[in-house]
Parts: sequence; structure tokens; C-alpha cells
Amino acid sequence: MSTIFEQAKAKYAKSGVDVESALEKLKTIPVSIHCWQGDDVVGFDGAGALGDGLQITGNYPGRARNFEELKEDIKKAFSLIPGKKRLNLHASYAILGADKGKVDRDEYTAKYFEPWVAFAKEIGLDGIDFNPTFFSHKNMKNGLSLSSPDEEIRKFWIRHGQACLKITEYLANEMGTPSLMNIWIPDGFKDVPADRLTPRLRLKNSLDEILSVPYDKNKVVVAVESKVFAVGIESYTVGSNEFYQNYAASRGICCLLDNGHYHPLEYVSDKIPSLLAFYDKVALHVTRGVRWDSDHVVLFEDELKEIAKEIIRNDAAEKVLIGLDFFDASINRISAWTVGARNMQKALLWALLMPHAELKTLQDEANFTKLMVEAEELKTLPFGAVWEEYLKRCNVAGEDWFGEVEAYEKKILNARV
Ligand code: RNT
Ligand code: ZN
Repeated sequence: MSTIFEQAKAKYAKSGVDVESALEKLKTIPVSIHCWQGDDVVGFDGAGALGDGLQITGNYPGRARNFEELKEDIKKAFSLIPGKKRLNLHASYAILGADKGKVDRDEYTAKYFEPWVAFAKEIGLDGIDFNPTFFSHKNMKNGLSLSSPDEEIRKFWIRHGQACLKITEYLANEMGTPSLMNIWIPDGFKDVPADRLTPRLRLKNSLDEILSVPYDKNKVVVAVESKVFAVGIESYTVGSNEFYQNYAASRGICCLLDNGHYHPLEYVSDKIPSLLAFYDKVALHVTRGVRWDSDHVVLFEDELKEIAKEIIRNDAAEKVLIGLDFFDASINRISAWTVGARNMQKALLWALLMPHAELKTLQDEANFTKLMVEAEELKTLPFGAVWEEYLKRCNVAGEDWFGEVEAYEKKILNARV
């Protein structure tokens, strides 16, 4: 008797889909998993709590409080996530050792990230991505960093960005794969601004100064991440979508699209192909926006599937740098990571299990009836059986993975008091 997987494979074959090649392809697509879900974006460089432009809610027990605990938790979560994994770090996760309290963010160098490289190599990661940290710091003056009218403040953050470029280059060299350096700043105003242009001109100058540091463009991919608004900066965000798209296009860098950073009726899945028409690379922060909040754990929902479809059907798995960005402090954090990262992988598999060439032809032939019929039929094919097979082939626990997390919570997380 054939297995459920073999039956599923036959069903997909009937729809013109080669399951084996989908499974092979999925193994090659890296997903960059953010370190900051594990400790509520606190970091290790002294701030003690998230602040100055970013917020998190919840106080579920077991937050990783130091490097050892965060590594332990990452290892656990990554053991439950199939596929090719990268680690996404923020500068605030520097391992400062005896220099803690003596060096500030504008003086960070590669050596403070050596322990992370050793860890990434130890657990066999594909690479490390990086972010300068423009929040949770005393130099966020009046909520502004790179766009500050205070030259001392602005210069400090420029130096931080420049230091991070060198660190990112080091990470790429060490790991042997290109690294993304993503710039996101929380700068903005709560109420109607008196001047919308000058802060943007200052940001433009600051970015130019950061990028004036020589770096190897084959190894470091620089991205800028826009945002529509945040709590406390409801009226104006300096780094808006238009600002950054024009900045990136004119400077030969790339855009990072965070799907929690747009109006609810704007879709990142539709923005990806627009950018692919002009850029070599597009970076993503895959997240889930809920009303005003943009950082809920990624679920296996329609927009996630649409994002994955745009990556797969445009043959853009090497052009779209997939990263995750959510932080929920109200639930078990290992589960948050596992659910979100698995769902990204699931969506990619979903997109790989579609006969895209055939569907595109139906569109070109204006056969919209058949296109709708076929697309709907695909939705009820035995996807779960193929996903289970993928987990098995990656040696990752199937649907019973949560039992492992519960045991880990009892033994490890609950002891963190
Ligand atoms: C914030 C941005 C940014 C951060 C991380 C921690 O709205 O999405 O990417 O979430 O850098
Ligand atoms: Zn983001």
C-alpha cells in the first residue's frame, strides 16, 4: 500500500506539480531568523529594556537574560525549524565582556561579535545578517537619531552606522556568504510637524555619510526599511516608503519591506514584483500586522502565501532576502520562533507546489475562468502530507514538536527566576 505522502505526490503530479523538486528547492532557500524574539528585544549592551521608538507587550516567564540563555533558546528553536537558516543580529547584542560600560555603540568592532560567529558556525548556520541599533539608547534625543538637528547626536549615530558596516563585512567574511545590513530608525513626530523636509534631508546626508565608508558590495547588502507610523510617532515618520525607495534607487542599495509597516490595504506581496522590476535585491521582514501593531507571530495566512508566491513564481529566491521580524512577549518565545519560522517555510513550500507556468499561460490567454478553477482546486490538494515529509527529511519533529517545547519550558525556562 502506498503512503499518504506517495498519494499526495501523485495528486500533485496530476496538477502538473513535481513534489520532489519542490522539496529539493525548499532546502536551498535561506530564512534569516531574528535573535530578538528570544529576549523581547532587550539586547546585552546595557539598556536593560526596549525603548526609544519600539515597544513590546507581555511578560511571559523565561525571557533569555544573557548570551548563554539566548544561545540555548536559539538552539532549541532552530532544532524545531526545518531548512536553511541564517541568524539576524542587532548591534545591541554585542558581547562586550570587560568593555561593558566603557565602549559605546559608535565604537563597536568585529571583536564583540566573534562569539556569535563561533556559535553560528557551531550550529551550522548559512550566515549572519546585521542591524545597527537606533533605539534603546540615551542618544535617541527627542526620538530622533540620524535625522536629529543636534549635530553631536546625528554624528554619533552616523559613526554607529559606519561601525556596523565594518562589522557586517566581517560577518560576511567569516561565514562565507553575503550579509544584509538593514537600517531602520524610529525617527518621527507625534503631532503635525512644522517641517517635513529638513529632517529627511538630514537623514539623506547621514545615510550618505554612513555609506561613504568603503565596503565590499559583493559581501554586504545594505537595505533601508521604511515605516508608516508607530505609537508615539503617529503623525510623521522621517524614513517613509517614498523617501527610502528613492534613496535606495539613487544610491544603488536595496529596500527592505516589512509587511507590518504599510497601510492595511497595501500589500507587500504586490510591492515585491514592483521592486524586482528595478532592483537586483529586495529584502523582507516577514511579520504580521494587527491594527496598530506590526510584530505579531507570522501565521500561515493568505498574505504570507502571496508573498511566497511572488518569490517563487518570479524565480527570485536568490534576489529576495527573506528575514523574519516579530516579537511577542506574551507567549512562550521558543514557540513563537518555531511557529513563525515554520510558517515561512510552509508558505514557500505552498508556493513551490503550484504549476506557475501553466497558471501564467492561462492569464496570458485571458482564460480567467480556468485560472480561477485551477487555483481553487490547488487549495485542497494534500499539502499537509508533503509538509510532514519535508520535516521528516530535515530530521525535524512533526506535529508533536510542542511537547518538546513544554518540556524545555518546565526544565529550563521556568528555572529562570
Ligand atoms: C521596527 C522595525 C525593525 C525592528 C527590528 C528590531 O518597526 O520593524 O525592523 O523590528 O529591527
Ligand atoms: Zn522590521
